[in-house]
Amino acid sequence: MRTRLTELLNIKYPILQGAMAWVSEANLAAAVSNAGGAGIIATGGRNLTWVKEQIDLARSLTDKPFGVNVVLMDRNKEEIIDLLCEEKVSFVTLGAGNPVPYFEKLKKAGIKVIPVVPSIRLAKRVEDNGADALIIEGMEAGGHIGKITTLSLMTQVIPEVKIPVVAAGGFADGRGLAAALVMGASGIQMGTRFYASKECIAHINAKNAIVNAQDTDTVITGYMSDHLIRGIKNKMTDKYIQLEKENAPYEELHNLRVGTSRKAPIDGDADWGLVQAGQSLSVIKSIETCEDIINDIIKGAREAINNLKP
Ligand code: TUI
Repeated sequence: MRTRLTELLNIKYPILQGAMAWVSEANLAAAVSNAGGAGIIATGGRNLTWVKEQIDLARSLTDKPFGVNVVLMDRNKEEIIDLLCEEKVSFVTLGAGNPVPYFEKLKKAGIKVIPVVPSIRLAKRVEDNGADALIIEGMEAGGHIGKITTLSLMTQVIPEVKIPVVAAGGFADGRGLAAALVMGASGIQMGTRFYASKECIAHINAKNAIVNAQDTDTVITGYMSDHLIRGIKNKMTDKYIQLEKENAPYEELHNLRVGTSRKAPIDGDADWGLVQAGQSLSVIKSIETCEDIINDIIKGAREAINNLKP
């Protein structure tokens, strides 16, 4: 399936694997790339040594292109970006902040730059500054989110830019890919469905929380601090939301949330950790290989397009 995204990244299918903190490492990224999509290593919360090891490991597991994501809220973002320039990874996605200051360095190193943008304004700004493509991530996504839905972003951003647009947030099946392509996107980014894959190193308890969850099972925490994070409702989110309603002091909220993005996927505590997941959960029915997931999405997208009955 050829699109402007597959041409840009030299991949077979227009599917990126979302960067998920503590979940998206070399094994997952390589599995997605080997299956014809593009895997992404998530550097959020990680140190330089880990990032270098993961790039080396991914390169030993695949000869296909893969990317690396940088969370612009992280304190060590500058040194990670310098490392990525030395390593000359295929592409870099940048989220959770203003990516423009890092474009020059990355582009000089020959790296394709794909920022995540939450609005038309930032989409135009990254295009004007030389982004190769952009990702619009709607609030259906898991993890740190903006305030606009994927459909509204696709409706409003795609006509305003010329560079390829990747739609993210709420994609979990082939009909979603078809819908994004019909809207004028050049591909999709999908996180949660790959979280529940065989190759993903996350703890089985976190994967099972995804497989067992339904449409209404995620909640957003962080309305008070304006750092919205979506994850699967559990004991921690119940307590957090209760404290938010009671106007609890920042310190108390912070103490409850700190470390939770690791606690679920690494320690396997799906009650008091946070399984950061998007809203399209009911179609994720079992733990499959990345190859089966990608083949299912491509088959489903082709069927959806061929069977259109307007
Ligand atoms: O980055 C994400 N999602 C994430 S990062 C992450 S790691 C983390 N864990 C716990 C707490 C905080 C972070 C978990 N999930 N998605 C990409 C994304 N980027 N979503 C929204 C944005 C965004 C927001 C504002 C991008 C740019 C932006 O620009 C603001 C500006 O400076 O204009």
